[in-house]
Amino acid sequence: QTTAEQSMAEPLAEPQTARRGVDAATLRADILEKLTYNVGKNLVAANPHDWFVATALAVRDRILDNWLPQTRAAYAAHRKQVYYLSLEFLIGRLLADNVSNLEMTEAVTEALTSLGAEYDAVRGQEPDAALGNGGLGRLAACFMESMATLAIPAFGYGIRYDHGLFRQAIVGGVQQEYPEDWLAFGNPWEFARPEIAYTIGFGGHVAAAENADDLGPRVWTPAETVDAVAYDTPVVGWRAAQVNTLRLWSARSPEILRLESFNAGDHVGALADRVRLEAVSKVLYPSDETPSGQELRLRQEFFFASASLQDLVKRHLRVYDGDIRSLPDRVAIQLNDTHPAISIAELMRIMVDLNGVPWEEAWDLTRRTFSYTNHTLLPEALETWPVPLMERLLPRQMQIIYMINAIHLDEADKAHPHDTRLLTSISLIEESHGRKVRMGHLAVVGSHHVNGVSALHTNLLRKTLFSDFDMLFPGKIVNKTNGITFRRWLQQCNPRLTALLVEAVGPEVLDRPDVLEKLRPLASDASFQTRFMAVKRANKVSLARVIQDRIGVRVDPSALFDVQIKRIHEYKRQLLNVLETIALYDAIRADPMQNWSPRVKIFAGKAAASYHQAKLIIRLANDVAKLVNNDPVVRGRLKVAFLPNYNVTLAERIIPAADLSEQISTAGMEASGTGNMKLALNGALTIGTMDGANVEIFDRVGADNIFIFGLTTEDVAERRQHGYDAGAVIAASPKLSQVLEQIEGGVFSPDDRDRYRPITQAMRGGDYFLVTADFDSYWNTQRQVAEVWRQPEVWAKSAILNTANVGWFSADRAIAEYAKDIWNVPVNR
Ligand code: B1H
Repeated sequence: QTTAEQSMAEPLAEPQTARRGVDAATLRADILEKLTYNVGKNLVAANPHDWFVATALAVRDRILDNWLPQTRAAYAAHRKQVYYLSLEFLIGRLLADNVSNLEMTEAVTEALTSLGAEYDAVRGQEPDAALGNGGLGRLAACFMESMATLAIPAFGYGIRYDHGLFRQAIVGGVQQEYPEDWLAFGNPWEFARPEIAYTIGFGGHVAAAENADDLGPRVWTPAETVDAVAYDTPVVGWRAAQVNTLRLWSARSPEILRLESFNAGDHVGALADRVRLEAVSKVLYPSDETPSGQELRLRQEFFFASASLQDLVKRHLRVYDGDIRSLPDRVAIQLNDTHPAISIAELMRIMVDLNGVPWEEAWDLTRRTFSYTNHTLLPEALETWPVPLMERLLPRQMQIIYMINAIHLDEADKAHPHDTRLLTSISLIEESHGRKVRMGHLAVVGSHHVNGVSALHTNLLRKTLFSDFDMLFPGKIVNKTNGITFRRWLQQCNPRLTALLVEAVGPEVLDRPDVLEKLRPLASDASFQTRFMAVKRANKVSLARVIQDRIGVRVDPSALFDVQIKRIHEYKRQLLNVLETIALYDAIRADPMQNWSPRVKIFAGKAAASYHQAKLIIRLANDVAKLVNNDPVVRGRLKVAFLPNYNVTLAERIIPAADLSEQISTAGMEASGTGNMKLALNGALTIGTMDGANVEIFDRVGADNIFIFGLTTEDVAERRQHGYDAGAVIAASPKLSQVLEQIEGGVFSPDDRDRYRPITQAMRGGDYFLVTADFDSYWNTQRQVAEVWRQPEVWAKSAILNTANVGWFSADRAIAEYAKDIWNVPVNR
């Protein structure tokens, strides 16, 4: 037991009241002290990064004042703990988040100014913590902030990757990946806890005690071990409601080096094992929606699952006098997708093998502790692990999975005799193409609740992917539509709009997003419209500067800013947007004297390094940009800007400046989306399909304030079932035919006509993502967008009504629902 942990467990009376705010003079002195004694610089030598570190450390002290007492108090009061297990936390920068949640923005600004530094410049020094790929990782970060805001005692558990998501550069229109190095200059927010370390085993063999039965304990002797070391980052809630912990694990080899090899003169070889073992926390898998089949990925999953469970069980046993049976009453574990699903087998091992709990009881406790969020239906994203790999790497966990499966299938067979189809469908083992463990099935069977991330996605889960489970366990699958933290995605990223909203509806809006509804009557108020659009305009001027600086493209801030920002994926259909861009280019060239209202098409997003089709779409967007942006006939009325290296910080720049939000996935394929919520909140109108949370945005903003087009989920299923004839659809659309012929004719790749063959072939072939099917509908809807844009009052009214009506998409609402319906923990709101 470590001192740090011990002190946390000590029952302490009351938490000291949250200390927030501080006067600028005190803060100035603190920053100066940090600069001198922690950074080791003086006023003359300090560079902006030094100021960042000094400021972060001064702010951190205030966080600590709350953090340790609150954590202790939660244990002392025996409050139920939530553990959010996620392989991704896409946090971004933390300085402004922490400063603002501590209500210190003015004091920090003033203190830094008095020291000759500038807050914005200092903030700009912080690297993004990019420990995630996209929406799933960002959701985990938003949820951590909301749990602290709602004063739910919670830990996030994940991996402290040395290298986060790759940095994207666009060279000659082509995506290039560079390693990301967020820790190169240290991380002032984290606390290394080298004394909090757990041993994680891999491989080896399993032995049974004499006359042990099938369900009895086993002794696992791993072939090799690596230590998981804790790094803690405090997570500050709004108005310092509570400070929680994000605990990320880093791998450390148990031996410094092989002493025998070293002494035998093999100095390098003595280090080789160490490097191999520590590789487990080196790098984030950049494979959004398509898990890699690599052994290293499975090692990552088990590494962080086992470390987190050992940690939370140890804490539980300490606080509750060794009573493991109270675990489900005191602990809720949320699995963020199946990436941590191996936890279910690992908790069984901890209970049965290490704590002597009988199997049936352990299984009951386990199922009452876990819940699982599903984030996708895409077949290629459903994790399965080859049985031989599992048997080799995690032999005891594989035995446990077999046993869980045997009992699970027995029970189903009893309830539904002679139904082999059912048993094949719900088995944890896929037997068809090489035996594989279905991690989604393990997660469903081992959880008390399974949730989808939008209403539509949840219904599809019930009707398709998990229909047999829905029949077996009615009520287990529930909907928890995603949400976003308004602190980051409104208050921090859009201070101009926040100030206007506070003035218009009162400061309660900062605590209660439903107050945004008071804006509704103002939507038709001419002077409010003017002010709302002036804010948008100012944000667009700022973004125009970013675009000019980063890619040298000059854009007109009075143009319609049409934005598609997200991972590049065929199902998200950036291609549809690019095709429409080409068609618009053709239309302008065909009729250059028409009064075209200027539009800027803004794209940003990364493609997985091995996803060739997605990378080719990036290249096409850039090739189109090159031609369109330099065509004198266009006269700037259409510009295309592909901004490289999309990340949380760039999103914070683009979202406040967007007029139009592109949410155009093939219906049924985007589980929820969260960018759609951020953009609507900041007053962008959505053009989108009836997919994911778009449906719920439609319900709330109303048909007049959103542009819906395209096939529905049912239409898509129908087309796919009855064989979709892309050729006929293309032939029937002169615009689409022309666009495809131009791409094929090398208009955008004169040096290499065949460059886009894989793209045009995919469309002329099966067109699985139904780009061609939705093209005309999308084109026509974009013309309606242009029509509304020509009527500034109509547009402004809709923009305001978007902001007014999306308060429900707050992560606080989402977390309050999880707390009530899944975790059974009280919420302080
Ligand atoms: C989402 C993923 C995902 N769904 C596998 N699934 C990954 C799957 O590295 N992997 O192996 C990584 C990520 N990500 C997204 O989750 C959905 O596509 C969005 O629609 C949703 O809004 C988001 C949060 O729920």
